[in-house]
Amino acid sequence: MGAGRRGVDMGPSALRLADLFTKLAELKDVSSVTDTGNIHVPTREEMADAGELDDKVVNARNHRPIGAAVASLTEVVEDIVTRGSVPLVLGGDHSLAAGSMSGTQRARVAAGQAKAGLLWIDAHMDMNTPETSPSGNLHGMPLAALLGLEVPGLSAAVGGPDGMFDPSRVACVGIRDVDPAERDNMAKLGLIEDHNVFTMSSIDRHGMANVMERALNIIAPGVADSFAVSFDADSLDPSVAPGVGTPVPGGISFREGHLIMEMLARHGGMCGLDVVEVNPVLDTRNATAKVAVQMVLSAFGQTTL
Ligand code: Z70
Ligand code: MN
Ligand code: MN
Repeated sequence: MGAGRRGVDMGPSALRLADLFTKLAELKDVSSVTDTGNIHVPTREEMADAGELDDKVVNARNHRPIGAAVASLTEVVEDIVTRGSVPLVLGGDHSLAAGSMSGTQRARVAAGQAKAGLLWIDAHMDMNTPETSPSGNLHGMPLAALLGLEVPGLSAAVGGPDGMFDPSRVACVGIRDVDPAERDNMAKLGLIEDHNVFTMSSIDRHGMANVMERALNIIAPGVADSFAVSFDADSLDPSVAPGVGTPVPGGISFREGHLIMEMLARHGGMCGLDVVEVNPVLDTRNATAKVAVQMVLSAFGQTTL
């Protein structure tokens, strides 16, 4: 309901069908894996029947049903992190990151741990607010909410400062589609191109290894620091990942994607991971889910030798 096109609700099924959980369980670096099942998200039809659709109220389509689903995700993730596990959250559209990332952060704060940094891997910045959004789609707004800008539905799920991230500990990688007014939000929050916002142009000029070294220094400046990762499948080039709602040419290659994940695994500080925007309706032979599974395995430590 946060995206412009339907089908990402089937993303988790596509990832399960691509053997995500059995392959993760086989990985030597992962001791135990539990699929805790789906979070209930009401369908548009159910919400319409209940009179809960609110499209025309503000420029934030479906913010009431999304807000309910994202708030329950925050609770589930907070519980998982509190129990000492690493949450792997499968989407679904990217609005869910307001819940997954804030749940991880809130659990850390409640346990007296240092706040986590955040790596946003995406073609988009997802830093719109209803005031700046050209679409009204909430999947273009979760990072704004996580950094403290007001977004209907999402800000309530983030739930105040304990669920938020410090902009100085956020890095974005793969960026190539930012809306004009979205740049104002980015500037307002103090995010800077080539410092913590790495566009495809940055990656072309400096190479992915250099960009990721710099990104890791932002999200985890201290040796013991942790970071959460929100991976939007549309960060990858459409030739690699065609099954996404908004394919943008000129994206991250198969090898660059693996390098990102391998560098994250080698660092060792990852405390949460989202995989979002996989849309099997638009895919070819589940290719996007399969490549996403390979990315997840690399992030959890799979190597060639
Ligand atoms: C645009 C908007 C977006 C994902 C598209 C697009 C946002 N900036 N995010 N696909 N994952 O409508 O806000
Ligand atoms: Mn996104
Ligand atoms: Mn995106």
